[in-house]
Amino acid sequence: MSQLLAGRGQRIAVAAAVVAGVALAVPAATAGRPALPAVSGTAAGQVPTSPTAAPIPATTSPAAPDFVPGEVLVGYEPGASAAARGLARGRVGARLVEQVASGAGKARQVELLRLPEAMNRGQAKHRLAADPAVAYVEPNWIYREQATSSDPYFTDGSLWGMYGRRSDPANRFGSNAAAAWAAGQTGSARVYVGVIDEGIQVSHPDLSRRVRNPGETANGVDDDKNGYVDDVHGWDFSGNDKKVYDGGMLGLADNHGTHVAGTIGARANDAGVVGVNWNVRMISAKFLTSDGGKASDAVRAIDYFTDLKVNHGVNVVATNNSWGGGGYSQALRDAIERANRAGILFVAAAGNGGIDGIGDDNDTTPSYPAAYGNRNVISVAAITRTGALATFSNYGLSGVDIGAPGQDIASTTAYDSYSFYSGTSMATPHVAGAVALYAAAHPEASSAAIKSALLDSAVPTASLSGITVTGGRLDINAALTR
Ligand SMILES: [Ca+2]
Ligand SMILES: [Ca+2]
Ligand SMILES: [Ca+2]
Ligand SMILES: [Ca+2]
Repeated sequence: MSQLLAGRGQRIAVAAAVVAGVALAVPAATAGRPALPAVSGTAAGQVPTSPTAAPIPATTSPAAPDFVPGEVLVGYEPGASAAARGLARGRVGARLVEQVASGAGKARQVELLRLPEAMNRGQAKHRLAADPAVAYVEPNWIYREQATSSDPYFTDGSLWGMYGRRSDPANRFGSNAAAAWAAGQTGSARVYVGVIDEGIQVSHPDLSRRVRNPGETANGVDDDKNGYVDDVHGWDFSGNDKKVYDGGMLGLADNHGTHVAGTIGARANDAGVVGVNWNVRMISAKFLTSDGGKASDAVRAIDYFTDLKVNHGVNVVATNNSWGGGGYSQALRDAIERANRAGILFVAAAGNGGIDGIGDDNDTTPSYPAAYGNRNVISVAAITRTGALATFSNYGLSGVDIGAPGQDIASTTAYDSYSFYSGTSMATPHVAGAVALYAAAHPEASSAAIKSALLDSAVPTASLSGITVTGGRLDINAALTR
């Protein structure tokens, strides 16, 4: 996102495994990432999803690894006692870093462990997995944002992703949100979307009062008793603090999350951009940093929203997940399933794959979390303003559900700015926004009904035919009138 200031016109399709910090550090004209090292420790035949990026100049720094070295996520058998878990850790001298999932009821307890430096880590994993109390051991994968940045300008009338065939301005390949607005559907403050991403500039003029946990006030007390003190705007799971907006140099810490939020719900205030929802509430669960985001933090972020909905009465209808990469994680899949049972849709970027910047088939080269089969997952490909599949966008006849605008998308970025980004990251919040708009219009609709309405109303689109589940693109107005 240094391209923000570089002022170059080049747009780069970013691979799923982009190291944000690297991408941000190079000028637009030379942006790219080194190939990631192969993922070790995966079972034979398992495809590590470590898509790589375009050739890069020698000036870039090395890519971060695909997983956190020396850390493993351990899922225990349901009911495994504290003593049994301690025994398992003790067998390999592993240290408990944090409890990732609580294992309430019949669920599995999940722990993040650090393996001892001295030990052969492959052996340690093997021994852990052999423990009768242990259900699985997996790497603590690192996931990446799915966007690219391009030019730092904002131009009036460029929000093609919101247009429809008959809107003014018109673009039939837009999401047709404009027609829904014209019909009086502009969203509701009673509908919440969880943004699992970087943080959000909650004070951005186009986002002010849009990001809010309703049960919390800034008073040093955990008012809603969810275990997080003063999570007024959400929680920073990467920094373990209440401050979801850190900004950083050039906004690099939170541009991507702020961009996603603007597409879901930037204000209709005659300034800047406008989101799919003129009115909506968002809550930020920050877990992506310039080094990517860890699976362990992603699990906690997902469970944060599930808990807010189940135990604290917050009407979370969806989470937006514009990130991916890493590999298959049982812990992550189980967290998504807990969200599913809570009626929270999990809208996920199909991923920007390809060593040459060209999208991959998720059915053969899965990009997670989009590729999980949970019923609440909606996997989103990116299309261009002329209806083509964006060159960087992944696809998949069984694994990618629908296309949405994802190239040259204007939205909010840090420090009160606006930027055009491209990526399946940008397509995803059009769909998450559509979920919220639908939920505002149909407050009683189940998550399954919302998903069906969005997918069943997809407009047949040549570029998506035969390579996505619906073969079509998002039409928000069509969905809302179903
Ligand atoms: Ca709280
Ligand atoms: Ca408080
Ligand atoms: Ca923070
Ligand atoms: Ca606005």
